[in-house]
Amino acid sequence: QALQLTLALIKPDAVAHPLILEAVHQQILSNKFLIVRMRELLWKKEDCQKFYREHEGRFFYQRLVEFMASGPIRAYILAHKDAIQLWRTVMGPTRVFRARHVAPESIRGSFGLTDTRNTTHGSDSVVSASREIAAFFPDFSEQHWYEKEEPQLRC
Ligand code: DAT
Ligand code: MG
Repeated sequence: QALQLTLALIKPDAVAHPLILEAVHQQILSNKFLIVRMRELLWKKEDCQKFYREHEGRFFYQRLVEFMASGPIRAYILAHKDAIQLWRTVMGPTRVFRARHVAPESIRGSFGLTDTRNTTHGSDSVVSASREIAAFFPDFSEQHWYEKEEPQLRC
């Protein structure tokens, strides 16, 4: 079975706290994700707006965009048999109150501060994973990775 790719982000609330940053990184490792690429960057507001355009018009959109541009973030391309769903499970539910109650051991259940400042992002489908990976890693070719690198990692 081929490996699946997803985009994971550690948001500014977590990157600002070394122990939380390290704990999230450890969650990636202990869940046996393969780290395909990783970078840290400070995001421009316009890039956040583009990235979250599906939420344009919702009451939290401005807040979300300002927050995501407020400090450094860390981006990963992660590979796993079930990368998209597994990372979303490891993150926990979007909203912090729910995360604390139904998934207290999850990343958001453990470290989420508010519904907006919720520690991490994960792609929600194969289509959005491709779009989001391209947004953060413009030099990364999924096609090349699947042809040349993935077959060697699988066996
Ligand atoms: P997810 O990040 O779990 O995919 P989403 O795509 O619905 O959730 O929303 C994107 C981000 O927007 C989310 O991580 C935090 C923010 N957000 C979502 N719903 C919110 C709400 N009700 N109040 C405040 N911020 C919210
Ligand atoms: Mg989402």
